[in-house]
Amino acid sequence: MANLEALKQAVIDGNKKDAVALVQHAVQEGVDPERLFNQYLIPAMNAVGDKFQRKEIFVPEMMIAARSMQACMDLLKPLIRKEATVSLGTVVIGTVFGDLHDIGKNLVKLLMESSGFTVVDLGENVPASKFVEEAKAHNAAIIGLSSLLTTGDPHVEQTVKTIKGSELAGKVKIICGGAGVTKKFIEEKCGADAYAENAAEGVKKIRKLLGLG
Ligand code: B12
Repeated sequence: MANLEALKQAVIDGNKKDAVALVQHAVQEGVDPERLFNQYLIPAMNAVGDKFQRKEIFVPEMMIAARSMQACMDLLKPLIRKEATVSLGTVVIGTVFGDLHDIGKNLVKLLMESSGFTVVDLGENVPASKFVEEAKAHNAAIIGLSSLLTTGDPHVEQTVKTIKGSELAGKVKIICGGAGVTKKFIEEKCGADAYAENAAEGVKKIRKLLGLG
């Protein structure tokens, strides 16, 4: 039997070698890769965040845990990605300016791709103007903003304002997510079209925004 609690603990402890071996073992035993993400890997990163907040660990430990998480994600990625024959639309995604967190964004990208969207990933620390340029260049239907820092709120707001004030206004919808933002802030204050709490909700909301049911 795959030891999934041990997998969670290995990520929390930043024990990359064990985490990767446990993921490999779980996959061989037939555990659903999406279940591994949602029930073990993401809760592990949340536990890491809680420990950081309680000052039980500091940035280096958080970084080591994140690398273990990333290694597990790299392993699971090819198993989750189902090649779509027809694209449902193009999504340009990135983490807002000043913010270097990318694990959540990468997960959202992965799920969107496996749900049939073409995704252009701009990486982290993305200036507002870059979102506009790339969305134009790729004729995107959706722009996805990720923000993990509460200090990123002005950047989220500025990015939404820049997009809505550009020639993309009315042509592209904006969806935001990440631990730094709330539904209330996104939908009521900063004027984006949707907020999603997680990757799965993000895909659902994008489908809705594009009228795909
Ligand atoms: C890993 C991590 C890091 C890693 C990042 C590595 C990487 N490559 O991403 C490192 C160590 C580098 C790091 C650095 C810092 N971090 Co940090 N970090 C975290 C941690 C522990 C986990 C984040 C994570 O990956 N979660 C797992 C993913 C899967 O979840 P997620 O990102 O939330 O994404 C999901 C949803 O939010 C949503 N989503 C996310 N984006 C989007 C986008 C769209 C379009 C959609 C639809 C959905 C969506 O879907 C995702 C999947 O379901 C969090 C704590 C936490 N619980 O969030 C702190 C946290 C975000 N960090 C924090 C801080 C303070 C920092 C630093 C400032 C620390 C420092 N003093 O230097 C720096 C910031 C550097 C910078 N300029 O960005 C704070 C932020 C506090 C705040 N109120 O702003 C947190 C909350 C920790 C804490 N509890 O205090 N960090």
